[in-house]
Amino acid sequence: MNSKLTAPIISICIMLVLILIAQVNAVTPNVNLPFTAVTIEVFSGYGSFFDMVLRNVPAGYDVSNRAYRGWCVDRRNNISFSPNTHQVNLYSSLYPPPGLGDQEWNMVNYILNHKQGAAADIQQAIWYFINLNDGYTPTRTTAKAIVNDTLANGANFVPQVGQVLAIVCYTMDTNSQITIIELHLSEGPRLPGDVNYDGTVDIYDAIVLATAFQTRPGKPNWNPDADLNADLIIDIYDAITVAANYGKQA
Ligand SMILES: [Ca+2]
Ligand SMILES: [Ca+2]
Repeated sequence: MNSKLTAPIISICIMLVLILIAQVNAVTPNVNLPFTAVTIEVFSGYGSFFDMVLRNVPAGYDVSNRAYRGWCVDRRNNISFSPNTHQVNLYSSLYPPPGLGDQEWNMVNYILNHKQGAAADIQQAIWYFINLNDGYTPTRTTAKAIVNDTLANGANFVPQVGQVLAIVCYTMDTNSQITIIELHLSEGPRLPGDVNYDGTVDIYDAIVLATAFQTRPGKPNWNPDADLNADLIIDIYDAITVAANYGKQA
């Protein structure tokens, strides 16, 4: 081969490979969400702005009747807490509902996957990017740092398997708040006992579960990831699941 052509051809091949790799990495995760309305019950949160519980979710979807971390994306409205409930339709933030398509969901997904500070910091940063009335300026130092980090790195962020995706809990009631929940994206069914979603059941799962032991939604240290049997309390039954699957890998 003409040596003058070899270098450009190799360069083009490398570029093609890089483009293919970029496309593989940028695959948009598909999530299977119910088409019918579901019920949410909202509790004041500590580790997140809200502790949320989904109910009336039909079987066979990527969400189920269990607890999730939740956040506010609608400062226009309040939302009443448990025992009140609300009817919502669920949308992937990658395919948001009518009227919310021009919001900065990539930024929100970046924030949820690069958490810093306390729940209040994360919530303020989310409000900076999702604003349904007028502009919001964070007041907390760490919230401002999250905003700056997200402005620098978040514009093209799309969550991948192993990360969390914001699911919009959309209400048609203009007097009620639009919220989001965090959904862990996984290739297949969750490995039983894998509290921290890292594909292995080990001491880290036991530690996370122990930290949240004997808690319910709305209580300090509650962690929905540790409620393995989705009965809204973290207790011996969840611990037994970790023990029974200890050492397993996905
Ligand atoms: Ca684990
Ligand atoms: Ca439980």
